[in-house]
Amino acid sequence: MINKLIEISDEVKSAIENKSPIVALESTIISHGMPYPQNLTTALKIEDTVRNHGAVPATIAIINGKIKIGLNKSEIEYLSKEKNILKASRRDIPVIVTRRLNAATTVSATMFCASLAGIKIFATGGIGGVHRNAGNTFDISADLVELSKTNVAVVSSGVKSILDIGLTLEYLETLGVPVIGYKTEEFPAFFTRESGFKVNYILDSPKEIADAINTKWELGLKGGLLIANAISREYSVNKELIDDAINKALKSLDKVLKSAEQNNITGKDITPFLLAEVNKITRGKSLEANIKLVLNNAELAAKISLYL
Ligand code: PSU
Ligand code: MN
Repeated sequence: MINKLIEISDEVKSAIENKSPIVALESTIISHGMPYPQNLTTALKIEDTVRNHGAVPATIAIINGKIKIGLNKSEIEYLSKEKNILKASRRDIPVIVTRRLNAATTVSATMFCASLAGIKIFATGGIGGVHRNAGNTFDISADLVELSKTNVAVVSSGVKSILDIGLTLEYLETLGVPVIGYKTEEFPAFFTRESGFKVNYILDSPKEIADAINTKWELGLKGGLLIANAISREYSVNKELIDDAINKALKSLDKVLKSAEQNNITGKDITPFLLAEVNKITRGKSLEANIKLVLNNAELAAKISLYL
């Protein structure tokens, strides 16, 4: 039954058949996380990075209602240019599929779709988390809950400090999701290596990380692991600059939410809005860093995938 709803690319299909390593990649970063044309060039570079490190990339999206595992170049181009691509988290999948709509998949939806194809690891830039002021808004990304129930490990550069990083880590603990730092003791804050918060465990090699992932599932513990890979020092953004940009972005969000335009921004638009604001305020500096760190995460995920 499920085969009718999913379309796996030939490259990914033969990797599945040969039990070759595969790395899943999300598409929200293409349609809602970065501007054109950098989103396109980056998406293609991420795939090349995965291939260059011995794994097969599987970028995931929903096109005309089909869950696509592995996209071709023109599909990636479509997602990067088209303005009306929906943003799908787990809850959106059923209706988007039934109505044959087009959607980019967030971390939660990508994890779920990857697991349908038996893919065990997924690389992205940053995941969603607990928003600042979540005590009032209840705005907690579905990504966190997904990590508690779907068996896919996620490599990211931590979370952006547009979120409440401390509460995000608390919530991951509640959900039983291990947070592992790759050669880092501190949980990274996306653009910077420091966040003021520690990871749960430091592991120093892709093999050791893969062992931890395999062990979790051998024990029958459901859910993923969050692998935190800090941006390299040479590409990290100055902390004052980024803190300032994030504060400004949060202020303009506040303004929009209090203004007449507020109806245009609902829960799932908040993250894309903040990402675009930060990009604008830093005049592309943050985007540059974003690109570098995603490529770095794709490389680490590929290296881990060899042992899964
Ligand atoms: N954080 C980033 N870049 C992104 C996202 C998050 O630094 O592109 C995207 C991811 O797809 C993530 C989604 O799954 O935003 C989370 O959205 P929300 O906060 O609405 O759950
Ligand atoms: Mn949200």
